[in-house]
Amino acid sequence: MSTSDQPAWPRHPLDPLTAEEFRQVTGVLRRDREVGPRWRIASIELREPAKDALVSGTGQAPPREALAVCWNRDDGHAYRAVVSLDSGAVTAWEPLPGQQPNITQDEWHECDEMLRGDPALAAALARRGITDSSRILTDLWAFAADLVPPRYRGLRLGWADVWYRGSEEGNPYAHHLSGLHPIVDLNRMALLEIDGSSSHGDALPEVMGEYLPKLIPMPLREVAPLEISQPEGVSFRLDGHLLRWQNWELRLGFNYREGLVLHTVGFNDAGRLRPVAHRLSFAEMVVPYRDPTEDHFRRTAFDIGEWGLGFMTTSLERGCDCLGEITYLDAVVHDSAGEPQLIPHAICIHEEDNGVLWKHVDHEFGPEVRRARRLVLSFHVTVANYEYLVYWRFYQDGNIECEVRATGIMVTSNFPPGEQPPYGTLVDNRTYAPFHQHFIVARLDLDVDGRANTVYAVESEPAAAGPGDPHGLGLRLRQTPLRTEAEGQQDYDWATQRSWKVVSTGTPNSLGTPAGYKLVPGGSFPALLDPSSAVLRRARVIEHALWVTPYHPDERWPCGDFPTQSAADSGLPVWTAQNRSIAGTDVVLWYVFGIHHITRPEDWPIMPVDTVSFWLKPFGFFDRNPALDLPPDGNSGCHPGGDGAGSG
Ligand SMILES: [Cu+2]
Repeated sequence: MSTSDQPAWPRHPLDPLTAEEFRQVTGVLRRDREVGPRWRIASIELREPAKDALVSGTGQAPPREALAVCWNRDDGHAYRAVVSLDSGAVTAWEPLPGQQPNITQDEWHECDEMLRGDPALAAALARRGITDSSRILTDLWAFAADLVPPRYRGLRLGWADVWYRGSEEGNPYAHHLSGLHPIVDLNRMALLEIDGSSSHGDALPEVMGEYLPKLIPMPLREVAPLEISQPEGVSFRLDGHLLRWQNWELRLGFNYREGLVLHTVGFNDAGRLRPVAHRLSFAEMVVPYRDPTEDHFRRTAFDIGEWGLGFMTTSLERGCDCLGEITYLDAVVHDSAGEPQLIPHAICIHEEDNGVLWKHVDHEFGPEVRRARRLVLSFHVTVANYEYLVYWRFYQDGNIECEVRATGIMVTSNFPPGEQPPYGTLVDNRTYAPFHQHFIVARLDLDVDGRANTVYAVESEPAAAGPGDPHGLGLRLRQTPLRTEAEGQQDYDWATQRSWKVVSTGTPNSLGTPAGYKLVPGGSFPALLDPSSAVLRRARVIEHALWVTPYHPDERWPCGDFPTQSAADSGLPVWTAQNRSIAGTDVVLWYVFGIHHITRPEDWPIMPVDTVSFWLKPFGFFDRNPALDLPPDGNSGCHPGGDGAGSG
């Protein structure tokens, strides 16, 4: 996968679809499949070429194709199409009986507009003393199949919260109108009923739910300016979607569902570009609220499968979201009419100083220090009240860190005077934030030094005291190869410090040990759900921290292609029931991590970031510390060889 060997295609086959290509797909569907104004286009994305087609020996570009999912609102029938962008034709048209495609942003906005103009909701609000509909925000959620009332079976159904803004510019999510949930037929975009009418017999509680400087009841503190300057520019290079930095080389992709995708990640090791990963992305995010009361029992979000991280990606701003010398990439998604929509500055690329990378103070000659620098690729997603900030960080010593920060505004609701909430934390007057969990499934298609890889569970165990170890000090590693998909279902184990090592079955390193990368788990927590739970049936993936499957191009979505209104998980549990071999083959790791959000008063009214991460660390991939060749920093006294011993 050396870049010099890449055929000189005008566009790389992994480059995301352009605005023009979105228009072409929509035009072809309208012309050839009579996709008319009553249809919605749920998704259009690049149909990525098969792995083999990317390593083209002929210089021939693989076919350029798009995948589209659309449905007819009149009969509810959905279809999946393959559209050839080379020939401008629909080459496959697959009916999807009984499936609900992802909810579109257009439905969210149209539903809010419809509800705010609906007389039945206006009457319900008036009974609570609210007459100004401009202060109202409704927030649409998708259903689980099992929670759809029998009288509405077969409909594309949504339910909504109703929120009240305390002042014109006040926090829209500060005042929950608890016990008030419109149920909506999304295809007719009509209010079916309003569920629950209890307003706890009392006015909205007085709360301080604001975060704008002009609305908070305290003066702003003083902070001195902090500026980052790189007078000679950055040390990365971006050509189209190809990014090179400090021996790393990768391609950036983007789609409606995963948002940022990292393709063909490799490390240039003394002139040899060695593959590490074929593709890295987030494939699902499951957020169950763990509160069975009437306001929250339906509240489970599949933020990737139901809504799409790409659709919800927001533009980034210099000096606020990213500091320093920034390069931005725009992204293009589309609306439900199939028209392209530009997200300017969707992805931020920049370098950060990260403290010390390595150091030793020689007692005679003084210190030798190298500073660490990292390349950060980030994008931010706003999911109604919540934000997810995603950071992929590449380090000079071969490490890759994946960090997620959750911020924004928690879902809260109020409760009757004299009670206490059993399933959440009190955060303000008669106001609580329900406990919930954010399970993120990272899809890690690793190709460590090639495709033939084996995953090992690596555990530490104390050696039993014996003749060779009379002091009972020995610590041994137990390395267990995972040979089948059943063995690939792994849980986190604090007692053995379990981690997972992905090793190449090819050429070992110069020490004679296998070249590998280790998945260092972080942010792992158990589902803590009853086996009968509908959430578990729809998202079996959260039962384990890790799943390993043999690569299959169609296996992309761990909770199924269409989790919207799903009854059962048709992804990982179905594929892995085949119990295929995962030894010495092209493996995909599905790592489940996230935030077990036991809500705090400090998370209100806006939440300081909650941060979780996991790492991919080279383990025997290199023969020694791969960052020995870093130069000392400028004119500091941190290396005696240059500036004389022991200064500073
Ligand atoms: Cu949370």
